[in-house]
Amino acid sequence: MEKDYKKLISKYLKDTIDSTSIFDCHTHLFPPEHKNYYLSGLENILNYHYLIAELLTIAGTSTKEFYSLEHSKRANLIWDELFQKRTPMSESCKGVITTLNHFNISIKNKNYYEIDKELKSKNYSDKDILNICNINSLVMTNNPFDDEEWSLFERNDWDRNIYLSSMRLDNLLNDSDSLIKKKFENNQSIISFLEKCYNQSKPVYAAISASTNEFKQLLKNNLWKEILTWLNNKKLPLSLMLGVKRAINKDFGLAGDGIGDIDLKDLSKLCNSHPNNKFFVTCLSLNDQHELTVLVRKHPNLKMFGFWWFMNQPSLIEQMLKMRIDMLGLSIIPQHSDARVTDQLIYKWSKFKKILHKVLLEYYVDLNENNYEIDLEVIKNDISNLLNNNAKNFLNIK
Ligand code: HDL
Ligand code: ZN
Repeated sequence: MEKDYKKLISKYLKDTIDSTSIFDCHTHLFPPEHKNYYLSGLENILNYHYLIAELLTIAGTSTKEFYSLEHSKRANLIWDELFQKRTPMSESCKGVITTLNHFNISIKNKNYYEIDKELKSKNYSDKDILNICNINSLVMTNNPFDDEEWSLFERNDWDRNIYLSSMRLDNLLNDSDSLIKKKFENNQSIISFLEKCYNQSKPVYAAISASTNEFKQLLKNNLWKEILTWLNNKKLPLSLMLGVKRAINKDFGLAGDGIGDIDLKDLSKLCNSHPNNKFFVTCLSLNDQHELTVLVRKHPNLKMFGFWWFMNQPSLIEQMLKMRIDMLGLSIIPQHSDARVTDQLIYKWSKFKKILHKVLLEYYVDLNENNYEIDLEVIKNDISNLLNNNAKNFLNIK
């Protein structure tokens, strides 16, 4: 009985995961209409800063040499060094192979330019990629202090039901951006600016990424006390991406960020001191995952999401996903893509779905072995909650 049951549940679970519509709650993607910001194709896939970091630390290429190359030559160099001269075994390298495989592109005896041309000939759109991944909508990362990037909200020729917006407020966090603050006479004018941006973009959350000191500053800083009040009035959750240390290698550009520790006692204090604000949190360090999971059990206004950046590795996801289910059941928001290039959605989500299937199957079979009858409809509902409803409900997205 067990073996047949496991086979039945396994197939049904896989089909359900593959057919469930996904809400991707944190990305760096933009609609194709935002021409300077829409990224797709092999040149952009290979210029992903995860791969740049691997090139600069494994292949001995100097940052000066690399960043002096034009974009397509950088892609060619990355292809040569990480995919031709070496076996592409890292998660980011495997992601490229998975993407090319999805489009049935064989890389045998082909150079970067030939593969790039073949992928271009597939001529897929963002909507094709979203359909392949079954993604119904995603949240962009929108910076109100970057005028050119924010100009997206001056136009209406893109799909606001698919590309939802956020308000990224890192510029209001660290002192290094006092230039930004100098543009405003006082805190109230900053709040009025945020109000104006809110009305333009209708964000689903405000967001910051923070290191230890920046987060400690937030807790003491008058401006942030006023922002938290404003967020509460707008019923707008604050996404906190904690434990990043920017530019630990200044020469690496976007590839130079690393892990800074965070004191999650500060997060608990924030949840207690602002019970009417909602906090949508992810931590960068493996060291913080257990404590964050326990905090989610203590604060109704706190939700954790995804496997962020250096946490987004199969070896870590499987173990941490089990821990989160063990402590939080299926109330979790298990993943986001953090994709920067639209094509990356394919590998980031296909990899996660495989792990989700493997982990959940174990839990369903275990329940069944304890005579808890699993109704197949229940599985459908569970997966829809995990991949869509849990995040949308917390963020008040209809
Ligand atoms: O701060 C963030 O939102 C991070 O996700 C960074 O953008 C980081 O560079 C990244 O792309 N991680 O996946
Ligand atoms: Zn991100």
